[in-house]
Amino acid sequence: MKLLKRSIHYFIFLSLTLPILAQESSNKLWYKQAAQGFEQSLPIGNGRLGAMVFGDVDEERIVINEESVWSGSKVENNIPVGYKHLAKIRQLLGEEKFTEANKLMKQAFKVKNAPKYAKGISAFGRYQVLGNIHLKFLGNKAKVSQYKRELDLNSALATVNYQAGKQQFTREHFVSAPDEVFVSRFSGPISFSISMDRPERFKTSVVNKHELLMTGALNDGFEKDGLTYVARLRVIAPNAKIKADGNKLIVESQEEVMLLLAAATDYRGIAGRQLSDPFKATSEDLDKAEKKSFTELRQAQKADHEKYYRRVKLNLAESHNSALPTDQRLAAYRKGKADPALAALFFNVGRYFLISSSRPGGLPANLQGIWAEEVHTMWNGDYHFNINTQMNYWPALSCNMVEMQEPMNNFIASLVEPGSKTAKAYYDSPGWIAHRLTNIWGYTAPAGMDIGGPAWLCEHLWEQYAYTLDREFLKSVYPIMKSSIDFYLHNLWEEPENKWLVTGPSASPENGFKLPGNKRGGSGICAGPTIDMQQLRELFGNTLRAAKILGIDAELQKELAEKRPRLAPNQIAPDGVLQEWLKPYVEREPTHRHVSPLYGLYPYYEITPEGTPEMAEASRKLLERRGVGQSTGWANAWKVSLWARLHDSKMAYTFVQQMLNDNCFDNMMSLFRPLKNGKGKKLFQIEANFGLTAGIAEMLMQSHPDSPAVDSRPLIQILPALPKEWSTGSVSGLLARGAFEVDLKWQEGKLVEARVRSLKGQAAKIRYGSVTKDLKLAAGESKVFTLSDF
Ligand code: FUC
Repeated sequence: MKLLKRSIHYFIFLSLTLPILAQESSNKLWYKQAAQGFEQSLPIGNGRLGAMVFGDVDEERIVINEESVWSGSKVENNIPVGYKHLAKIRQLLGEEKFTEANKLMKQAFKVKNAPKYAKGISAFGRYQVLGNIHLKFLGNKAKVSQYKRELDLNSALATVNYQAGKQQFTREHFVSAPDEVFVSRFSGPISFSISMDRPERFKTSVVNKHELLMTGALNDGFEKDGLTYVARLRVIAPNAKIKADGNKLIVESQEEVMLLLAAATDYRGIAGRQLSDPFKATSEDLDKAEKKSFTELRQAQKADHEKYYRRVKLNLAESHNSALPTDQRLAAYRKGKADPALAALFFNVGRYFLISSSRPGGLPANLQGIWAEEVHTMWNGDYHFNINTQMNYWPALSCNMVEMQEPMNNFIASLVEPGSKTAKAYYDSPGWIAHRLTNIWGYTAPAGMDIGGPAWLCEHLWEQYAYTLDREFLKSVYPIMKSSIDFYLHNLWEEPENKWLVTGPSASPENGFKLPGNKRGGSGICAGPTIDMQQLRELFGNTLRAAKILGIDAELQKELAEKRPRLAPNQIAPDGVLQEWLKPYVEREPTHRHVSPLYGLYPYYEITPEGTPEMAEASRKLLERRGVGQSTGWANAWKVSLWARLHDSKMAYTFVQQMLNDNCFDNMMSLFRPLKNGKGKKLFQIEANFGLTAGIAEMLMQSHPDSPAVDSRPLIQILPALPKEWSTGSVSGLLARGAFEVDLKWQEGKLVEARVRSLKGQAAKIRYGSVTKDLKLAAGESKVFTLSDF
């Protein structure tokens, strides 16, 4: 009897604690030591303001960021020459005279004020660090024990806890979206000096006795002053002694101390916060925040973060290693120790990063999200349109963060005006175009000839409609899609051999091919690379569909329906591989990081194993040829989704593993590329974090239609690529196309329960294994499916 009672207690204990434990290990980054570099720091943010907390006991460094801290300025970039040579360039491309075409391109597509890299200065500018807060702790020098530094993803709080002698120290940090401030609290008694700096162009002064003001002007690209930034840090400690020491403050307090930081620039770009005066704005932000207690600020921030973060929950089994500090946990995983919950943690980090770096009213997440610790950021910390920026938003819809799309939507809209000027200048064309990359100043001129970017950006807009069925939204973005179509329609031409409609001059990002006939040299410039044609089929299809839904543009609908089938089709090369270019040219780098022709498999869905089995097989062959070796984070992350779309759980998992092994810092920020022989600089680039989150969601649930036909219905596929390593688990709150929320539970690799809630009453289909069923639910209605339903 006693034994029975005990085991019942034990059972209750287990069933109560296990889910909590699973939550902990999938929602917390934690360490037993301070960060040695940014790759171990704790990143926090509210979309606009970011911080990275290092947590050293004696000398804390906190890197601070503000999303519009960009050098450079708005200047003219276009040189209107290209259109005069377009006909000739197209003729040369049609004749496969690539060397001649390239020569002419160099004259035709010149730009003014092009981006510069490394330490170069240009009007294109660069996203850069706002600065550092330095705290030097004075007083208690007793031996430190029980040090713990952690980031709670659930509530977006970074904490440092330790004991020194008999005193317990706690530091808490968060960035609040509702109150627009960075907040820190230090338990007392405590004394420290505090200062702020940045690598260049700054002046720090003490104002109002308890405030530090750091300000300066960034370079406008011509060694003159560009944008003005302001960071204001206020010490809130009513009973403390605070004195100025040069441009530092010295604080001595018997009680806890709170720090509030507000920051702003005078950037007035279309997508930025409309500020008249960053000095005034930061003062006002601080005055408002100061009226609240720490608890009030924290409650508001926590509720705001949780509203988004808690929509989705992923539980994967824990192992013995799941309880280790994150750095040790990663090391154990890399030695082959199982830890399914580690993948759930990585998945959650991506969601956390998007909520923390992309908020309504702000700029979209750039190559660094918002977290950068230097002035000379890699690739200028800009927005690349041939994979990176779009990948940042891959998890936004499937992981139920629709609101986080807004900065990107506004940003895309802001490109139409400069992009129309560029279209006119280089192509004498209506509509808008942007090339490989942009900044916050509206750069749309050539910078690499990938011209599918706008079509890809329009996918982002359409997909928000596909997931939400928000007709008003569709109506508001339709003009952007239509104007993009105007550009492409005007610039398509018939290639001579098959009379297909093609783009060009263009490129398959950023791969090149050997010249036909084994001539010396090679080219990236070409006509109708596979990716462009897929993107145009997608854009034509989505715009046609949008026009139908909105009941407008009958003429355009006709034209799109007529021209879509004439676009150059996907082709299979003689060696069985999905072809990257119009002809089966030999790629210069078979293991190239870009997998552009697979755009049609993911994110678009015109290639599917059921709908186009031969193309799916050719896609598989291309993926196999690209290999499994070390690569950029984003390449690996993309491959998770690509293999998931091929329903190959083993390969999809291989790339999850690859990411965790090779492309993941101790703080789970994504490492751009593994170092060669441990040499080189460790570079952080964020899109792989987002790509992986989207990839894991894609392994658990897919919702794209099984055909690209314009009248196709969403198809919810349950556990389409579940790896054996995640044989038991659950996920809830995923969003499916057609406005459905989906919760799944599975055990021993098999579905236990799928709960589908329809938000808008859209007819769809649902599939598990090889069984497909019609799904007809009224708006607000849910249905539970179990294994016996399939
Ligand atoms: C694309 C990629 C690079 C890098 C850069 C920011 O050009 O090919 O690898 O990610 O964007």
